[in-house]
Amino acid sequence: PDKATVLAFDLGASTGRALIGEWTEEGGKPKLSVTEIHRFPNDPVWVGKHLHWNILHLVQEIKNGIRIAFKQGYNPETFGIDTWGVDFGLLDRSGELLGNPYHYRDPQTEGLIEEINAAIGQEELFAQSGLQFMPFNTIYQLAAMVKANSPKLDAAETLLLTPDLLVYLLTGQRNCEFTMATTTQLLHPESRAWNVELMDRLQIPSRLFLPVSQPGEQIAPLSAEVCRELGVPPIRAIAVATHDTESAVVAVPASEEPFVYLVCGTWSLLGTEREEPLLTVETMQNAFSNEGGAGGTYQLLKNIMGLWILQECKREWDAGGMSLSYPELVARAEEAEPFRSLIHPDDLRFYSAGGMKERIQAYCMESGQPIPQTPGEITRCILESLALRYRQAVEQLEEMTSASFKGLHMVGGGIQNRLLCQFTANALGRPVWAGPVEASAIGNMLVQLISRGLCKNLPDARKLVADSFDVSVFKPEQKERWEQAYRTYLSIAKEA
Ligand code: ADP
Ligand code: LRH
Repeated sequence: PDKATVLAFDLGASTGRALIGEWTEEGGKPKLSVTEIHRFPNDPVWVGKHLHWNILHLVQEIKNGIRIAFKQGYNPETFGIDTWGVDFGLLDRSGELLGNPYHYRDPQTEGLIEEINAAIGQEELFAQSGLQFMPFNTIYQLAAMVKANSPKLDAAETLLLTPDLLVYLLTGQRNCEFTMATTTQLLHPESRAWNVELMDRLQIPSRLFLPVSQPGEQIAPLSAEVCRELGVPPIRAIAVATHDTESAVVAVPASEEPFVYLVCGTWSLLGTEREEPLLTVETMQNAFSNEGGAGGTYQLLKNIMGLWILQECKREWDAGGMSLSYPELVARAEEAEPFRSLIHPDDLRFYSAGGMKERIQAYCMESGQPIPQTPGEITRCILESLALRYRQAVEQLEEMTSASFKGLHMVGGGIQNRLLCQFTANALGRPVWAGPVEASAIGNMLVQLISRGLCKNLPDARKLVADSFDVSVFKPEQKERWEQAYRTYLSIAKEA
């Protein structure tokens, strides 16, 4: 065929969206054009002591997205869902969802990194998982449930990671997709198979885990009930690179090798693509992860706290009646005094929700810096600190892989913050190539196209992105000032 239509659902920790992709081939030249058709908030819900995802709201919004696609006259033949990492739902033996999935920022995992490191050994666990020790990793969530003697674990038959769960709720078919599976810390990076021995040692029931499939697996069509409810044909689900980060990496329009990218959204994921994981002690000490990617790759990346810090400040300013849009915050930051105060974004105090402005202020006070007060000062502090953190991560990657990168590819919603892109170029002293914004949704579409035989492989997919979407170039400025700021940053930000 010379035309195809795909539907992508990309669910981030702040919003979910549905996009239509129209692929055409004219005179041997393929093109992809993308239209956003639906966007919805993804707000978690506190119930008692626990923070949950509103999973049925998400199912409903995905159904709305499918309905809207057909109502607007599109005829997608396939759809794919990608989401944030690590979270999951449990099914009972009749196939029903047991309770509401926990949000990865639920406090139940507090203290478990230390406990499990003591039981297994930090180096041993790293060698067996290749992952940065993040409090939200699935392993800690399950260990928390084991510790709490959760009746849900006893009743559970199958664990489905969020995107697999959503596809199951729409099609009835269970699947376990590789890129999400690698965010659990329970998949062995060398054998690329479930680490049953580790599960046994932690009393995590291994019966819950399905065999792992590679991105691109064709799943069932929408169930008859869903088709009837929505009045749509039975379009087929494809298990794409279901982890949003990995979908975004597919859509990085890089042609050079190796390249370094930054997926910039709620989190900042900065990394480089490899064929195999890098399981050295240095990787562990520098707090980098090896996460499974599309096309059999492993992504060596650092999970940086990201724009979450600004998102939280904005949420509290909004709640306090000082409604400031992101463009307004960026404009105020631009006017604020440069390099007045810096934070180490990955200090764990910035991880949980609430009181973010005060935490930033406390950090600045403890490190003997002026205390930022206004939204402009606080936003500037966050953006400069993130840019400097990105430089540190790029330099660590270069050391670890003996690579040398000419510039940084930035994708994701955060690149709408042009000040952050410029700061990043300045901090690096190298160009930043920014685009596309909707990388996760586009990567989701690309894996559907690969699965349908319309696109060959990753290099082909990335060429399609480069040919179809604009990229903005940010050239480094003020080298000396940023060099000096970097030295200040390093002295303040001791590795957390
Ligand atoms: P996620 O997929 O994790 O939900 P996104 O990739 O959508 O996140 O990125 C969300 C972030 O992008 C927000 O936290 C915000 O900082 C930034 N952002 C979104 N829109 C704008 C804008 N118009 N100007 C500047 N920054 C923006
Ligand atoms: C980004 C992301 C990231 C982490 C976090 C939980 O949306 O997927 O890679 O895994 O969410």
